Amino acid sequence: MVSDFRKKKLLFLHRFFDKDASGAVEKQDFEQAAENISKLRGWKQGDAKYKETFDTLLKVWSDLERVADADKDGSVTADEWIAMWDAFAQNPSSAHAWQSEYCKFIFRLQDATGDGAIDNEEFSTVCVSFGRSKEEAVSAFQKMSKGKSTVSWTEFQELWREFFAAEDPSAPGNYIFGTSAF
Ligand SMILES: [Ca+2]
Ligand SMILES: [Ca+2]
Repeated sequence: MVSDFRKKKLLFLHRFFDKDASGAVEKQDFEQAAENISKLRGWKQGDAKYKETFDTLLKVWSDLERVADADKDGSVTADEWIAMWDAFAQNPSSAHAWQSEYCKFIFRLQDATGDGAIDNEEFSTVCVSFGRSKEEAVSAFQKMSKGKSTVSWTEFQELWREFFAAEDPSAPGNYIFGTSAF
């Protein structure tokens, strides 16, 4: 079973994905996210980056749908989402492709300068575009970076794993989505 603390984090992430606040995660949420990201970065329809962003997010959605949408109705409810993570907790070696795809995507999105590390400015810009407050994001970055000015790709992958696994409310990985509101 997923503990109450981890369930809170997972439900936060479910709401984070549910861009249109319909109560479930669907394909249109990923399209909306791709649209928001393109707007943030100034990519227009026809740009290579615009297409890459849509392609990547729709790939993440189709992998997620395959493993989480138990009743195959095209939407991943909070119950289906938690059930997927329950199964994952029982067999952690079964990490799904969408998780590593999405981890890589989020890191590359935040790493605006492409130097293989993210700083507080890059991190909080993306968090704000996803609806977090700037202040909250800046403080979240300080906690996840343990006071350092940047987070490398290797460190980010470890923080990512920690978000899903940690039972400790003060674990740095809890902050990677720009909040500590669990
Ligand atoms: Ca939705
Ligand atoms: Ca469903």
